[in-house]
Amino acid sequence: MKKSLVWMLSLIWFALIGNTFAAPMVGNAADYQVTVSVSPFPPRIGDNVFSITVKDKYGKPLNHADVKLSFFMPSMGMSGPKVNAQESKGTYAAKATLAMHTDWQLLVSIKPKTGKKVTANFNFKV
Ligand SMILES: [Cu+2]
Repeated sequence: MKKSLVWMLSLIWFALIGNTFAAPMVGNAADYQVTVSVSPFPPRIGDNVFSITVKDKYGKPLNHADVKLSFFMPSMGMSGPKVNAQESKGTYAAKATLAMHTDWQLLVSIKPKTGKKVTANFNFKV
């Protein structure tokens, strides 16, 4: 009983980890390459965790930036959540609550320690 529960939980765990890296969206903000993964994937109504990596034009990860996520529903002319991402081991992550089934636009704004703020634009569906 206990053993099968552990087995089931580890299956769920690996499924979640797998989903974190499924079909990341890749975009650009000025010279930076920005990759966004969503867990769960595909994103759903409710809480979703967005994980973001930023690389400079030499492929070097950008650390210690201020990364903010702003969500919009362009077809409804509505704004969604605005959240600050927390950095951990080179990845910026933020939880966002998406309330509607619609087309979403995500603006990732990146303010490096030095240099000006740049923005990457992504589109996805819930
Ligand atoms: Cu809406």
